[in-house]
Amino acid sequence: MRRFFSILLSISMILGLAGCTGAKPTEPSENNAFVIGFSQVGSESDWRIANTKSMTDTFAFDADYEFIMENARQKQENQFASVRRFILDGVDLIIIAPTVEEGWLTVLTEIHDAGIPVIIIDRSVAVWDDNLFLTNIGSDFLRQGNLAVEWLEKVTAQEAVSEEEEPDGSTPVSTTLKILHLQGTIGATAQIQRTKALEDAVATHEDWLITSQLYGDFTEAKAYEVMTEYLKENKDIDVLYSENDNMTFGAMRALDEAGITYGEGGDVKIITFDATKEALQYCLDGKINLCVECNPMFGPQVKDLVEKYRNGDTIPKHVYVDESAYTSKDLTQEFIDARAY
Ligand code: GZL
Repeated sequence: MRRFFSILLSISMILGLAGCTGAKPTEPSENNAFVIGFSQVGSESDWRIANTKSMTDTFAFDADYEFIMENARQKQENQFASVRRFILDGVDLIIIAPTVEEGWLTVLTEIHDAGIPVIIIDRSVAVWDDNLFLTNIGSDFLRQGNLAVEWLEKVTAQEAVSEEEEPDGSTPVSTTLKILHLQGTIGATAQIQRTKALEDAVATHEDWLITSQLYGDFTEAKAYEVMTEYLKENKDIDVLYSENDNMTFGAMRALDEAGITYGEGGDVKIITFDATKEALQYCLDGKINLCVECNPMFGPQVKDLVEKYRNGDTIPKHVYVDESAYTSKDLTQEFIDARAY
């Protein structure tokens, strides 16, 4: 049922945006609106749909702006095509949510040469010259990963203490913590940094082992597919470190079908990123152990940066959004019900 609503939501978002994406200003906007061309990654996850909603709610219904959003369907080449159309259309500003970090120098140089300012949102671009964009607003993904591994260190240390002595007085043999790693789109800043945090932590814990790194592309379907395949041969997992909620939902379905329990008191601890409403509900219900927040609702902050640019104010090169991490102890039903995404 959830999937039906998320598809419905994405269709309504696309239809609702038709008015914003169809308008191609071949000449200056009739009402002298400030024209923004926005290249969005895709609609691969609940996080992305919430981010699109935050951006469209902020700009598309403000008469001072003409907002043209194009969905790249997670393909960088589609973003290049959109950006080149925006340049030809003579938009006033371009916003890019980059699919991956690499490969942006040429098209950012083209935008720069056309005299159009660029704001990078969400993930980052790997260019040495940060004059090619006004600012990069998004999450501190490495901090998100570090919040996750710090939580894992704490709970495993607590468990080690509680298992200090076997009933016969012997000390238990230290066991290896087997971590299954579900990765998002390879090359996206969110994947690079969340992976770095885990790999750095494993390098400092001799009893931690990444049993496998599966590619889930930040989607539920791909994660379900790769988890189902993996679980055919491997069932001995202590932790699932999943780089976004939608992959976690796919993995949970595969774990259910393999008869493996998870969450509080389960065989597998689940760590997930995004902290969407649905994941927080699973966390409150004890099915997910840790939700690390990745806040998509920064449309208003982006507008504030655009207004600062239009007023000639200085803009910081990097702006981070506020985020936290939640276990069931941190959550109430009221808190979850009040969440915007
Ligand atoms: C994070 C964003 C990631 C989310 C995923 O800022 O780039 O992309 O974590 C989304 O849900 O697909």
